[in-house]
Amino acid sequence: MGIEEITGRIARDLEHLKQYTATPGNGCTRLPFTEEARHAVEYLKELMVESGLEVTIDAAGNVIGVLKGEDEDAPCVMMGSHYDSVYNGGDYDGIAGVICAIEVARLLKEEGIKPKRSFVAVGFCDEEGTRFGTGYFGSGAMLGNRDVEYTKKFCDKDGISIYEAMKEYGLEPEKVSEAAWEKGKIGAFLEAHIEQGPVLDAENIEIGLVDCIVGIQRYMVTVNGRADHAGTTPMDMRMDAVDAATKVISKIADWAREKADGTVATVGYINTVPGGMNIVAEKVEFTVDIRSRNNDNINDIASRIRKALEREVKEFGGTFEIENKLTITPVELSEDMLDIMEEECKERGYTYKRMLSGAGHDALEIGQVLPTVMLFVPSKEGRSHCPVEFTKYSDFAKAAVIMQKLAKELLDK
Ligand code: HGY
Ligand code: MN
Ligand code: MN
Repeated sequence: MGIEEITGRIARDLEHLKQYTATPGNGCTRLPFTEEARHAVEYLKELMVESGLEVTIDAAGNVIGVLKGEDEDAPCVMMGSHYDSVYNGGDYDGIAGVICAIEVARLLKEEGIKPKRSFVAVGFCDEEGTRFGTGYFGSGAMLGNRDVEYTKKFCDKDGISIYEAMKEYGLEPEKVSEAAWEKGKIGAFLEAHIEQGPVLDAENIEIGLVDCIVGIQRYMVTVNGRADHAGTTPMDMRMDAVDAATKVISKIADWAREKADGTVATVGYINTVPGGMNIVAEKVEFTVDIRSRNNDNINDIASRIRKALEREVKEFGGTFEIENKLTITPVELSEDMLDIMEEECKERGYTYKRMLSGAGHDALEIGQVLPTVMLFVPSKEGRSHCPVEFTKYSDFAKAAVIMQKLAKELLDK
């Protein structure tokens, strides 16, 4: 199968999947346990069946296709990414990696490869954590890191818990632990993904060989003050939650800059309650997302936020809560697998570079415990998590052929 036909197949599939969004005309919004997710899963299932895979939907909502190997008990080679998206995101983040995994399965099948061990293509549910503020739900469940208690702990902005959303979707959250694979059953995990940053595009490089993924900590902070009349309440009698919260928020980005090593910190969501322009805010909620290759930096910024809150909030007699939504440490990826992909890039004459991932991925969760590798393809002008996200379909075809080579080597070991 030539690179043009592979490009055509990938284009067909990703073009088809674009329709499964809750915000047509304004990017991809495909949140977990929604009708958009259901349609996407149905299509992925169809593709997997067409490719000769044995398909299941597991207890967490992951869609899994198996190309059986001679020895079904041998640890499998797994490849995939996530089928969910952020709000008004792009058409390639996650889903393109699922299609690349299915493309590798198609290529293996078409070449009549009889692998010693099984090849498993997977579409993970809720990698982004956009709906519930968490992350890596599907891949975490596959590793046995998600249980029914977890599903009751986190709610979306309408107060619907993961548990309720799963039930409404037709899953049984009581059984989410059944999504866990037995230890030793997964031998390696491969993920193809768009870079979501500017490096490859700016340097005109075709393939990113990811050697490390940053660690991430995510928090929801709530500052509690007191609602008062905005006109009649003297400044020294207020318990203004916005005043205290913004004194902390305004420092967070500088604390990341000071590290001067690529550490980043983002306040992506701020909400005031009750939210009237002539009411002193009773409450402010805001999120914090801190990332670094150096875990000490993440811990340092998290502790500076806590100390600043203690100082500013106690000052006016208010209170605050910090809810930890996600804590995951940086992960170094498999040099052996990177070397195999590097050789194939040389063989095919593709330009490449080793690089860090500033975005988290299912590979970040899985790489904590299993040999894992990622391959990036360029994002136009580095834009992602927005409707203008763009990557050429021929780039995904290059990713598929490089990773097929890696898969074949691993499947034969
Ligand atoms: O947030 C991230 O890094 C990824 O897109 N889930
Ligand atoms: Mn994303
Ligand atoms: Mn992603």
